[in-house]
Amino acid sequence: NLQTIPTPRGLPIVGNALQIPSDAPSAFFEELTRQFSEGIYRLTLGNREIVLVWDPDMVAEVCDESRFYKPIDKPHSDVRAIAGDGLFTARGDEPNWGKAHRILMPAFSQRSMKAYFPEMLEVAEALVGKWRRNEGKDLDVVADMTRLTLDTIGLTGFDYRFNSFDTEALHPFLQAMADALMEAMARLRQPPFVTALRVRQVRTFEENVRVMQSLVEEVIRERRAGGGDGRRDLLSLMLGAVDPETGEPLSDENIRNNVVTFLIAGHETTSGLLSYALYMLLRNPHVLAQAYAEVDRLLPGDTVPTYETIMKLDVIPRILDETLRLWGPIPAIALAPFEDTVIGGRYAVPKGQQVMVQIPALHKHPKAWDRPTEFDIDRWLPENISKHHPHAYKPFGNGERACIGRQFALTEARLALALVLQNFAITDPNDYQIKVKETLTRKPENFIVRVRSRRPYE
Ligand code: MNH
Repeated sequence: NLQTIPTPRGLPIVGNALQIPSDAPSAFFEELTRQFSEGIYRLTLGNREIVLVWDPDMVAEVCDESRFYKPIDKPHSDVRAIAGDGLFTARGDEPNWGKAHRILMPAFSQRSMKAYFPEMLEVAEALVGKWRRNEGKDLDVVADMTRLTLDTIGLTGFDYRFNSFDTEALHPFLQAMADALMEAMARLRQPPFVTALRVRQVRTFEENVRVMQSLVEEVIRERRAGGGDGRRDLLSLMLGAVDPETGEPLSDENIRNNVVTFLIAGHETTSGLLSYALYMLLRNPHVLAQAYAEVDRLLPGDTVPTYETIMKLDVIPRILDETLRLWGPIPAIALAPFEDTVIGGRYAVPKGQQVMVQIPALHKHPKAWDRPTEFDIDRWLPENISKHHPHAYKPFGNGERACIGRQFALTEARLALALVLQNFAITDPNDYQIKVKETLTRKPENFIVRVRSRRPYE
């Protein structure tokens, strides 16, 4: 029983469900954190309760993997209708999670990042090419960063070319995915019987899932037909490798679910990170100047970046770290205790109860962060990192269920940002006021920039 945990006043029967805006739940959850100085509250959603925590010491407790695990409740259970038992939506005790995790880990090592680099560079150069052709015109940052990240995971992971920069319209996979994720998010506040009554939305959701799955079937078919030429990418590992522990290969259905998972998880968040990073740079010209100085030192003129140059960057990685603190694309992770427990010395949490870590509030908690809303990349100097609260920064989640693609995302984002800054002076023609769009992840909506080449003599 959760009575010791404070809660805002709700309505009979539905509790707080109808107070949650279906298109912006995380903004609502963050807003409510201001009312509860305890760093914890609970909401009643019909017959279900959720607990939200952002006090760093309580977050440290729920991130203790000997006491808490990642449950597959809403919204993960609704995303599971899209991604099945792929890594992101599999339960930790499902054999397929462990198998895919062990088979795919080597594909995310630093060595693998070096192997992906030429393809990451090819796609980043396509972004620069498009922006060059559109100097002085309005550029939709999120749309182009989404082209970049989708094409990158397609090419590096599956040797599949989306060629997103060749067309005005976004790839049909993206619309289907955005609509399906929105629907999964809207279902957060619905009891299952309400979801089942929304016949039209249920049908549209299923159609969107089918659009994504049929693209994935095409990706797999193409690979099987083409042979893959001895590639060692995500798809070759899934099709060919066996689990070192059980000696078993992945099933066809699990491969499909993991390809869907990687196409979604592998681009949706990194595009948000890159978009927010540009936004933060435009709001913080002194940091932008430091980034230009770094790029001009390591990539003078038209120097083509190598993997080694990207690994030497120092300012740009800290810009990404600080952007992930203030604008991490994923606003919450969920945990649940194996047994009845107490957190914070006084809040009883029953076995299996979902607890959501409210990441935006955690990342600005005054107990852990000085001047919490200030964009200060020097927080990420090595001598300062060692002074951070150990559980106040969770942009990539926690423990063994943390993001497998972290190095991939950071390598791709460092390269893209470096190449953009090497090539362009950037302006914000509309004095952009941030408006966040939520589709389970967060992105800046309608963020437009204009660019001028920094090398007009070409
Ligand atoms: Mn990613 C899990 C954030 C980029 C593939 N990712 C997670 C989780 C967070 C996260 C948070 C944990 C979710 C949870 O607890 O339910 N991921 C990010 C961010 C970026 C990102 C902020 C970019 C920035 N992720 C990527 C990329 C890939 C990827 C790129 C693939 C190439 N992520 C995953 C997968 C999981 C995951 C797969 C699930 C891992 C598991 O549970 O085994």
